[in-house]
Amino acid sequence: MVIENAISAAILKSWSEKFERNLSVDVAIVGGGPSALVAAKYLADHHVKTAVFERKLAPGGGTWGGGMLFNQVVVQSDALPILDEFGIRHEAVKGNEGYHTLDSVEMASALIYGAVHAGAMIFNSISVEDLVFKEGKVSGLVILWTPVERLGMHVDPLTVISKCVLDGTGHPSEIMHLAVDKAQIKLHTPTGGILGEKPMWVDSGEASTLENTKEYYPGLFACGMSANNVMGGYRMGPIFGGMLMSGQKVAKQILESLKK
Ligand code: 48H
Repeated sequence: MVIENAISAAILKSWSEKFERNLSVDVAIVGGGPSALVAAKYLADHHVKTAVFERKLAPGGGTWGGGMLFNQVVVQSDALPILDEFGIRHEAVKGNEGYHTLDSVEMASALIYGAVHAGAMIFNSISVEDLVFKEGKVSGLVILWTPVERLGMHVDPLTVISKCVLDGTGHPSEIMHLAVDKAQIKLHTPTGGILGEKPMWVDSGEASTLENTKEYYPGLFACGMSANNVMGGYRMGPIFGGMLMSGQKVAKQILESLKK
């Protein structure tokens, strides 16, 4: 085979094999933001078959840009063990005990590397446009190439089957909206619907992100900003400890749920 054909054939074959191995997974994660990447790593560490579907070319979500494009973020001391596990360096904020700064590019790249090396599979440039919902059960994802979605081309999607779905889509809670609007699911919230994110209140938002990280319907979990939006928590700006701890917490919840 000529080298040009051999390169193309190698890419097509290896990608198809990789994708086929992930047509059925234990946990399908939507979005590759910081909370989802932490969840993916901990699940994979426990030998749970985990695939992440990220709409953008680069996973990492809102991590890369730090605060207003100053590429530093803040993390509180409670989340330092997670940073250390991923090998992300940090520096104490002088005069503000308990807070640390770190390079957001180092954080994004280390979270991606950590998740992939633990054994989670990340598929980028793929958008989740619907749920597979069979006999009242959340059963997987409906996926489409992002460029096809963006161009509005009328192309039918493919599907991935999973035991659990994790909404890590950040502020818009896209999967929870699909669950409420299309599957007509009543979520475990006071109204059964999505309460909607509140304005900025850093300490409340950080605490509620963790409290709101949970299973909202059998087999359907939310983490990070998505969880906060679903339960009407406050936003918190470029402090990321809550996102990291939310990913760790939801991974533990999913592990428990998979044992049942
Ligand atoms: C595939 C999708 C889809 C879809 C979205 O927003 P993220 O960074 O997620 P979190 O919740 O882990 O982190 C939130 C944090 O970045 C943040 O925004 C904070 C702390 N804000 C505070 C404030 O006050 O503003 O990442 C979500 C990812 C993104 O990469 C999206 O592209 C992706 O999910 N995504 N991927 N299919 N339907 N929807």
